[in-house]
Amino acid sequence: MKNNQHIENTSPTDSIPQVTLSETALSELADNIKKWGKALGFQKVGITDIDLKDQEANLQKWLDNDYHGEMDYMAKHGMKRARPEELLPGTVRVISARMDYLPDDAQFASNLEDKDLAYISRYALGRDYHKVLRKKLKQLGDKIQSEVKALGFRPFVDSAPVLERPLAEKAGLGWVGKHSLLLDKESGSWFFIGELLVDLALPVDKPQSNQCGQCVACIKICPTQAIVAPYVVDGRRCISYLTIELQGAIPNEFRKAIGNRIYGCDDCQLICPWNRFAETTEESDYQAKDFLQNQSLVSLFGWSEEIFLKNTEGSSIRRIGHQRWLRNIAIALGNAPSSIETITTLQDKLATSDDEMVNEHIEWALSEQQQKLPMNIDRLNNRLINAVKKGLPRDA
Ligand code: B12
Ligand code: SF4
Ligand code: SF4
Repeated sequence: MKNNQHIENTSPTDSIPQVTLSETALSELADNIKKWGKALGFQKVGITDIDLKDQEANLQKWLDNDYHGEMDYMAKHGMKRARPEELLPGTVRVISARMDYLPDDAQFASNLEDKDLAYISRYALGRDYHKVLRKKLKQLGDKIQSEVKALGFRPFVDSAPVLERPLAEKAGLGWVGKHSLLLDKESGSWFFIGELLVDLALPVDKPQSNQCGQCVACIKICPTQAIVAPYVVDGRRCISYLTIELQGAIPNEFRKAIGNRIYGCDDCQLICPWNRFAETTEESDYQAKDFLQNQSLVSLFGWSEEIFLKNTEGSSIRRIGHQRWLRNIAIALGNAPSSIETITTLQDKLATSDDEMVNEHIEWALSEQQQKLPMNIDRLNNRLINAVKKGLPRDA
């Protein structure tokens, strides 16, 4: 099943051969796995068993409420998502790994504040994380395999129906916060998760305790009220879903709240007090590409399909395609301060585009822009009057 932000590969899996090691050997191996993981660039590696029975009722409730919206791949596999052994027969442990992605100089506030600039979620400014993480997980698996000879393993990063956060939580990588993301006391939540399913009965790690306490900052700050209860996100309301996963038109009720966010959203993480302790990434692949960060909406809207495909090569943004790229930027242009340049840009695109869905968003943006225009004219008028009062230029 193909999807957008999250690519799940559900091809049939082979069963894996078993290895028997003494407890001491397994314990030594577990320590080494963590060392090798760190050497490969993971900030933390933990090990857990595969028992996720206590998650099944909540997962079912989430699906029954249709919180997955158009993400059919979420519903398709039902409870398999909570049963790793059904995904890869023979699996007894999951090695969960975390990789930080926060780029240097993230400029969150200035970018969100300047509504003429496009805001792209910080995880998407660099290279597609699926590729980076999966490659390193495979290297970790190969390393373990070379030590124990007959190990069976499969690496996953969003690439299979697996409840990655609950597994990572059990493996001691952090706790699931009220925004439903995994966060860690020492390093916040700006990280991806990936895992290796293995057939070795390695010793398991202890989970961290939940440190959210009375805090509800993420729930309150969410622009679309997508966190409908602590730990529960209605995917259909989340800006990440609306700008990345949703194929068609963005419902009207969310358009203004989207602001200048053209790809994903970071708000619930930005407000989280634990992210004060977050460190920037060590991975050069996650550093922001200049032509994506802090770019004007007008300039990104001007990318032809050819330029879009060229500039997003190797980036997760490519998966939404040029049509949804324009759809998202049109919304942000509608939310931008009114300007003649913006209006002209929108009108020019409307005159040349024959995409019904994109055009409907452009028309919405134009009407938003035009509604704001009189205020602007007043401001210009006042500036003129003030200038005249101060005295006309000699040649006027
Ligand atoms: C589908 C999906 C989405 C959807 C739905 C979000 C969601 N909350 O499920 C959308 C498109 C909205 C989305 C958005 C984002 N995503 Co996403 N997403 C996934 C994906 C593929 C599956 C998640 C899933 O299983 N959801 C199903 C629901 C039922 O699971 P859940 O929310 O974890 O719910 C469990 C618990 O909350 C608990 N629970 C539920 N109700 C209750 C009630 C109580 C009282 C309690 C105690 C517990 C509880 O039980 C549930 C079942 O286990 C994972 C990858 C993976 N395979 O796991 C990435 C993943 C979760 N996404 C990720 C990221 C980075 C994001 C974004 C930050 C991207 C962005 N900047 O735009 C946003 C964040 C939005 C948010 N606040 O969640 C990362 C998170 C990393 C981390 N540190 O946690 C993941 C793990 C990808 C990865 N490999 O790194 N995502
Ligand atoms: S990512 Fe944005 S829209 Fe989604 S839950 Fe967090 S704050 Fe809300
Ligand atoms: S903002 Fe507060 S409630 Fe939300 S995850 Fe962070 S600590 Fe928990």
